[in-house]
Amino acid sequence: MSDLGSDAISEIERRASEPMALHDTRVAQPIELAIVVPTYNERENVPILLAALERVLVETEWEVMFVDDNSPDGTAERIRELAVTNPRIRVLERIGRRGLSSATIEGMLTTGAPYIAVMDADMQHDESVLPRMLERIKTEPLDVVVASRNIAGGSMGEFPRNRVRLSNLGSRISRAVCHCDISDAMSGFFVVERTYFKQVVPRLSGTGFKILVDLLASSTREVRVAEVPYHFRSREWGESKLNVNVELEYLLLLIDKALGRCVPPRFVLFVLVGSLGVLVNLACLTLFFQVANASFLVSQSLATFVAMTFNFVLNNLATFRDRRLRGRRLVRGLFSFYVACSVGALLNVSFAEFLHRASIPWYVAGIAGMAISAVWNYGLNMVFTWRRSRA
Ligand SMILES: Nc1nc2c(ncn2[C@@H]2O[C@H](COP(=O)(O)OP(=O)(O)O)[C@@H](O)[C@H]2O)c(=O)[nH]1
Ligand SMILES: [Mg+2]
Repeated sequence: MSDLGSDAISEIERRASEPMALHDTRVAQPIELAIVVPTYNERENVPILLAALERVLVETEWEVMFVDDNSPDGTAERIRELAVTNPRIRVLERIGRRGLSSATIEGMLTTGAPYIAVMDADMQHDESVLPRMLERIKTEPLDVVVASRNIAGGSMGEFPRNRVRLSNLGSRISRAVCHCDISDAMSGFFVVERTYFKQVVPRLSGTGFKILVDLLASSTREVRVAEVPYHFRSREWGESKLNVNVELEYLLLLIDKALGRCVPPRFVLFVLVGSLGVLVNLACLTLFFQVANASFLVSQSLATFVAMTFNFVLNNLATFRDRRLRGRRLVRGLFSFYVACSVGALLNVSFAEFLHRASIPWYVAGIAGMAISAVWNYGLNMVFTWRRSRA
């Protein structure tokens, strides 16, 4: 943790309860740096971060934009209380939405400052490197300056081993899609020039947690990047929100970047799950028909039923993880999935049969039938089974 005294934090909190001076005689300077901070349950960390920023950014005109996804611990309300008496502070609260990347992008869109920094609220990012990052992006021809843990002078600190390995693997993979050579593409701490951000923003995916990879991979030209080392700190307050979905979200971001946005990554995942379902179907058919000696009709019906249930569970966990069904809605969803997929199967068979009769080769007819039912199943289940909740 930084050497921030508790005095600085209480000063931030004291000012929040005081009325502002009515006649401030200072001439307002244009804001040079905006710091975008995504937050989810970071109530305790907000005043600590603000005090830290005030301490290191004495020579800069700056503002901070928190983007909070309606944290249950009341983070947004806490920020609003502090913002009333401090015009540097703003908060954008999103209701019924989650997502680190999308929160960050929306925060970045709120500012007119020429340089935009992105950092976490949990004090794991060392704010004292901010002035150095700003200096470099201002004085050198650069689009992005990344605070890196993987170059001399930086480190992962006490980050858990498995997360370090994952981060390194992710960085290596990212080189295939990023238009630059960078050692820590998994970093969530960087400064970007607003003109560069504006160029790439229409192509951003906004999927997952790896906003830097998204920003770099969305460029149509080589990105001018520099890295500044820092030591990643441990979290003192609150807990990490990243879970097993990190890998999945990252995979989806890569799919999105690689397929040039022709196909929605969610659909790719749906088809992958469906393909696994075919294997499950075959395995069950073998078991029931060959091993248990049931009739073909019974075996295939049971196998289809198992495969559909398997697909539902996997889609609920992965493909529609952001709309995951639980409790009673899970049961309702399962039935809706059975119905949608049964109609899909009928469509598949009748369309393939129609093509086959029209002298189309059997395998082309078969693939076309499957393609039609995949699109049907995806669309219908998205609208009825995993419909967007209003909450
Ligand atoms: N707005 C928003 N912020 C998030 C979300 N998930 C994480 N964050 C914030 O993003 C930052 C990084 O998250 P963290 O859990 O510390 O990730 P870790 O450091 O990789 O373990 C923190 O400031 C979190 O509060 C989210 O879904 N929405
Ligand atoms: Mg963190």
